[in-house]
Amino acid sequence: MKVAILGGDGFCGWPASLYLSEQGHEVTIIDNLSRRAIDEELGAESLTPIASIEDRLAAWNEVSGKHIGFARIDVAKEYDELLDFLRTEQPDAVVHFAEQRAAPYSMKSSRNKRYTVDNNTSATHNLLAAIVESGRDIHVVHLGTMGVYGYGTAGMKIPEGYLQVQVTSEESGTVDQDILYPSNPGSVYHMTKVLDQHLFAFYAKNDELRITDLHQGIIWGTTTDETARDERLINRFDYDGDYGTVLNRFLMQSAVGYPLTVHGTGGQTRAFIHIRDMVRCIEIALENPPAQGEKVKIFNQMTETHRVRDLAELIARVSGAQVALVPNPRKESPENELHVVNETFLDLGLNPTTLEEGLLHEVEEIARKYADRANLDMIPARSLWTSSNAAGEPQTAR
Ligand code: USQ
Repeated sequence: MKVAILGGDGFCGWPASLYLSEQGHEVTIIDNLSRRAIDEELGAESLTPIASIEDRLAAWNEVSGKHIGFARIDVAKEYDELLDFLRTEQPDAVVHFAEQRAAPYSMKSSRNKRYTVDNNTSATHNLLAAIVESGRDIHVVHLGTMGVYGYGTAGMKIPEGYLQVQVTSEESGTVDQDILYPSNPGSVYHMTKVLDQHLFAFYAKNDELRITDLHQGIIWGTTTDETARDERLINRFDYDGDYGTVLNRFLMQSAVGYPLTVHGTGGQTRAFIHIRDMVRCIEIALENPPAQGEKVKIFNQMTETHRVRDLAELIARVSGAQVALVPNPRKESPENELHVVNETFLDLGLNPTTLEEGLLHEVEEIARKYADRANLDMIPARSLWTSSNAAGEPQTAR
């Protein structure tokens, strides 16, 4: 299959590009290298040393004998270039990762909020409009987020995108309907993925585009079989307060001897998926597109749920790390339950990688290997959701 990966230089896009290339797909990466520019803006680097996109692609060719193409296009701004690419390259599918993906970054200031909304919604809408204008039948696989739903349960498991409701009125009696599960985003970033959902629903209905939206949980791990094949193929490892995600941050903190930064009571329950399962899910989604005219296919791309403090306690137990309870910089429920339906991927053959000590050690080992590159000043989360919740320095709980 001919696949274009928008955002193929990023944390999920890069390992997904390599995996799909390894499986024999013809892959082209489209990226504006914005994630590297944000590193510079924040003064925060990936813990792992990432090679330039040119060196990455040359290294992949060297170790695998396979070719991945690259086009530097800003999908949110360079519509004509995107359209031209779709017309000349004629991909069968586009995987869309080309969005600003950090909730804390999106909440730092009005500039960050506006950038995140402008960039993410323009990227998505430009892609959809360009596919229509190209006149081609191109399946879109989009990386969405579990955070579109919020993290409550309403007494039920969160379904895969749609809620079946019955509406009763005097005129039409009782009518069954599938509606998008009510959204409840917790950050401007998560909200952009809610807006994406509505763009997808419209284009699937009006233009009969074939679209799959993957509502992904928090990734943990950084390495796949492909990124491990050569140091120049190494994936990013974000640990800073904006881009680092919770479990990878805890593992890095444990490796460098920094108390694990549990926000609030750590009672937040979230959905997780290992990075190796993420790349497999992308392939499964590509292989199972909706029919033309069918509504958007929505999969919950997660394999397990965990409470933040349980993760911290687990890592403390296996590695001797200290746990710190820090004031929560975010506005979020201090404690929540979370139950999620994820049957589609399991039925389609995903064999989940569950949290186990071996893999935790693997991530910690990578963090230890590059510990001398760590800047401990970048660890505290300093992006505040509201002016009333000041984040302080870690307070050691044990
Ligand atoms: N947290 C801590 N300590 C930390 C970092 C985070 O307690 O040092 C807590 C947060 O307060 C939050 C939870 O851990 O309650 C998750 O935070 P996170 O930074 O790991 O994840 P989040 O901001 O939700 O975003 C990440 C990705 C995003 C993706 C999302 C999936 O950056 O791209 O969409 O996970 S989900 O969380 O399921 O919405």
